[in-house]
Amino acid sequence: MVDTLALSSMPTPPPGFRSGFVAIVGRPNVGKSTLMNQLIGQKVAITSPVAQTTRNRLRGILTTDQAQIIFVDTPGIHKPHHELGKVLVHNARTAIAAVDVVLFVVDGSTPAGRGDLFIADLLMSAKTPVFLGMNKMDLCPLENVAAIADSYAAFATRGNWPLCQFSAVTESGLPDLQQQLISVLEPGPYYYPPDLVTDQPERFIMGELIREQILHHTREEVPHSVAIAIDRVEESPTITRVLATIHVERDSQKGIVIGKRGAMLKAIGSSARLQMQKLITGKVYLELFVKVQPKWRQSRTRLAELGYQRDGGG
Ligand SMILES: Nc1nc2c(ncn2[C@@H]2O[C@H](COP(=O)(O)OP(=O)(O)OP(=O)(O)O)[C@@H](O)[C@H]2O)c(=O)[nH]1
Ligand SMILES: [Mg+2]
Repeated sequence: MVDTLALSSMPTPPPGFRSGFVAIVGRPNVGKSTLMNQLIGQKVAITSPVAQTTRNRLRGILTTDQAQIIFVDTPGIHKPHHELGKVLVHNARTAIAAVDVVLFVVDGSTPAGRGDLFIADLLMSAKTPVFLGMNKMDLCPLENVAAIADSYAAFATRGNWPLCQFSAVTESGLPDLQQQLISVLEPGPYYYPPDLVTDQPERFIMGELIREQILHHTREEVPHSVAIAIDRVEESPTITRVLATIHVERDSQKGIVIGKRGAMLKAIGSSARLQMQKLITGKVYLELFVKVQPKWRQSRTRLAELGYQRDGGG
């Protein structure tokens, strides 16, 4: 599982230390990325009310005195309509096979649906132990909790999966979830240095922060048609200069992203810049370009160029 870091450079864990990899899977928009950010205590994954926000597998690392959990945030699993969707679903399935535990997150404010059942079937056939987590409990009226929990208990019982309830937004139930996950991990080493919170480089997260603002500022087909390339990052002692290109699929989308007299691009840029400043805790100057790249979501070559490769495993 460890791709780049030499284990020998890690500190020796205290006696009884446990560690392992936990994939967070589920339908789009159930709150997987929000949950991961809360569990590790830092924003490394972008989130939005738009389904299919997450596109890349992303690790978030939680290190406590007793344990290190490496969470693997995955794209929401859904029926794919284009090549990008296929790559994302393939990668989520690959992640399931490569971890110690799967945390299957569902929207606990609505009863189980066909999308959840599809994923449940997928997990039944995998060998990895599964936890079923009902998120968004803050949105669930008390009188509905029992009936909704019953709809999920149907497949939790079938798979013998422990079921827990929480809210990633209010954080209620999260300490308990964390303890339960730690209790099923095996004794193990530090896989990452204790102070590291993600396996992704800053550059990647910068691109995601730009994409997050596009998700928040635009609608309909635009959010899904966008990919970000960070062209250059120049660091000086006082400021970090970032040049990035927003790729869209059509001229009309370019028009929307730029907006009237550049107003939209300016709004996207200034919100993203504020987020980036939090990330690097320093001043950022951000310059954005918009480029039309027809049908990039259909082309395997373009997808790879923009950072969406198929992960290993077929
Ligand atoms: N009220 C409430 N909203 C939540 C909770 N968790 C997540 N959300 C909201 O749900 C929306 C989707 O959250 P994400 O974390 O982006 O969901 P995701 O499962 O990662 O979505 P994809 O990456 O598209 O698969 C956002 O608007 C979140 O703020 C929760 O516990 N309660
Ligand atoms: Mg996500």
